[in-house]
Amino acid sequence: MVVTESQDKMYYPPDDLKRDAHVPDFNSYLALYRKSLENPEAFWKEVADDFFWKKPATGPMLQYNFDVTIGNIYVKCMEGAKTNMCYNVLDRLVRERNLGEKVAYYWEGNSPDHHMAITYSQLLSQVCRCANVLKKMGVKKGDRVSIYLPMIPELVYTMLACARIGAVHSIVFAGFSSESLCERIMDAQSSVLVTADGVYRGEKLINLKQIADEALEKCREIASSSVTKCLIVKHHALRTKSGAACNKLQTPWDSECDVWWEEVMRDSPEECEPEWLDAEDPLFILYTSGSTGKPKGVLHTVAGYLLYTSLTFKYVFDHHHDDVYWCTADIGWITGHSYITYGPLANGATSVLFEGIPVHPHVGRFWEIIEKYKVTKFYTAPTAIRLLMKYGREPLQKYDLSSLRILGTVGEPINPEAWQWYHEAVGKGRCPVVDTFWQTETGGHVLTPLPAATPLKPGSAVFRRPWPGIMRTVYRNHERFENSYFKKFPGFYVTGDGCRRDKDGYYWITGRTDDMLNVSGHLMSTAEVEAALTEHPAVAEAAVVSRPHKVKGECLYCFVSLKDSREFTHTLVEELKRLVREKIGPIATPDFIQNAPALPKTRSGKIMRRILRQIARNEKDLGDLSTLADPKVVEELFSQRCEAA
Ligand code: 6R9
Repeated sequence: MVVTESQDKMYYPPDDLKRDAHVPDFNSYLALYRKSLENPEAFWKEVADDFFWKKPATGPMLQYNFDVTIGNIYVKCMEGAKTNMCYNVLDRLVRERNLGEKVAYYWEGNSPDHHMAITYSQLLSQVCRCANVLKKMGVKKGDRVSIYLPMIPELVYTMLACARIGAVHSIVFAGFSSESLCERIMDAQSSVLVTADGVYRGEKLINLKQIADEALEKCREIASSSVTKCLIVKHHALRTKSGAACNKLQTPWDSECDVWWEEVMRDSPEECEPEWLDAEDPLFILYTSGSTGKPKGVLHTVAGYLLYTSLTFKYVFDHHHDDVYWCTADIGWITGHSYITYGPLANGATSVLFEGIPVHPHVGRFWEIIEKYKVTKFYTAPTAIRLLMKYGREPLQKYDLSSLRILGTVGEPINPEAWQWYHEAVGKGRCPVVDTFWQTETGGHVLTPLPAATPLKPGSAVFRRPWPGIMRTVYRNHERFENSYFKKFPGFYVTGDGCRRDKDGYYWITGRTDDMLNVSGHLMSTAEVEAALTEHPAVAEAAVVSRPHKVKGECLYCFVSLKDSREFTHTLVEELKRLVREKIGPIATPDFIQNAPALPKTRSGKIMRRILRQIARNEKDLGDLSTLADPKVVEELFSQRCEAA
């Protein structure tokens, strides 16, 4: 990131926020930080004391080895303890804290006409009923359940039901293709798939059940499918208004395997004894892109993840009982797991659960929702901020945003211009912006300011470092876990991101240092997209790089070399875009596809991505080209580069 003067301007926490903050100033933060380093045992024990343990720990709060030269990498938290995540985030609050009547979620549908409030006791009874349904389907402790649902209450019910019975949920973002879903079901070897008939995303109707069926069909083609039952929520048919404007969906049905959610939930009992799990039993798997192209099943475990998400939620958003918190992420990503479901519920928070998109039915939807629920803490992604910035301040002026107290961002570096707009136009200069850096692997925030304690610089994040919430392994591939994160610098966990430390000790994330791309806050690997492109019969070779994009942060710029006698046409470009969409999902759709009669390679045959990146960005000063096998290639690529999408 280029340092500009504005980045050195400091923004100080407002006094009214400091008054009742959990961490009211920088010295209190330092004291906490030191305690977490000098006496992690006492620090984490205090956090654990808030929760329910069926059996206390026999081992220390944290045990680990981060050094591959010494032995296997492992992390263990509270060995010997027995607990249950679902009990801690629901029963404990309803029974011990008397929060049964408190709203856990305000669900807001894609259309503003669809909404409902769900209290903690209602949530508990739905979760128990779902847990009993899963049990009846044969799901047992340790079994995997794949969940392919939009942002509807049933998504939360299902994940917590899994947590209650000790099943391991594997949520697949409902924008992923059937191919991606199949790959994740196969890797997790799930026995049940939970999905919905269909969903509107903005104006677009998506037939989820059909995609789910295609995925299961693909699984069966490759091997015998592990999935024996598919549970389907009637969402589109029940919660979307019928009428001329609303399309009817054909829901394919396999009576051997398919079960309607509504039918089995109706008679399912509301009592379900939680399964008491070991602290280190798995809680969930969530797939994230790996630089080799095959997604990694990041595994998180019960106790450490509970402690870490609850603590970071409380401090980073300075949570108070009367807050209304809204994180706009999808639960299909880690941000939703940690900061829509587990972290907020562990704190007894009231959250907004939003199904829709920022620009439907109008570009002021986010601001309308903030006004409607009097949202106090708002957490979104730089890509959404940049998108909404395009419409200026006018849509904001129609709504009362005075309830807001803290703003947060996550997913990618935020450019100072977007940071300032967020701070001024949305927060009216009154709300600190917490820029939270973290990853699927870290489970929760690892580098972030605290809203009342840290003077802010737009675009950076401040370092904190405790950590029971780190991933434990790559599911069924511990070696890949060790190689990906611990090989490069023995003794350290490596995130894969570059970072610069300034004279005041602020850390500036500069983006990925590996072959990963960040499009609208979604991480993907170049290898994954290249593999999709080369499946086309006309393509001999493909190389994908990133190019800066005003809204998405980065977008995909693809170079394709065609097989002899194949012609580069507009139709081919469209076919290739469609192919990537089908293989991975719409988020991976390339913005640019350029014909590359040849690719710049080193003498040893390695594609020089640095040069391709510079061509994509029209940077003429290419530096040292001495390792290039054939320098003429570069000129030719420059002459054919795509200016506009
Ligand atoms: C939570 C999440 C992780 C990657 C990470 C980094 C990028 C996330 C960021 C950020 C700069 C921030 N990233 N937050 N970069 N500033 N505040 O996004 O997890 O999907 O696993 O992505 O996202 O590159 O390594 P995940």
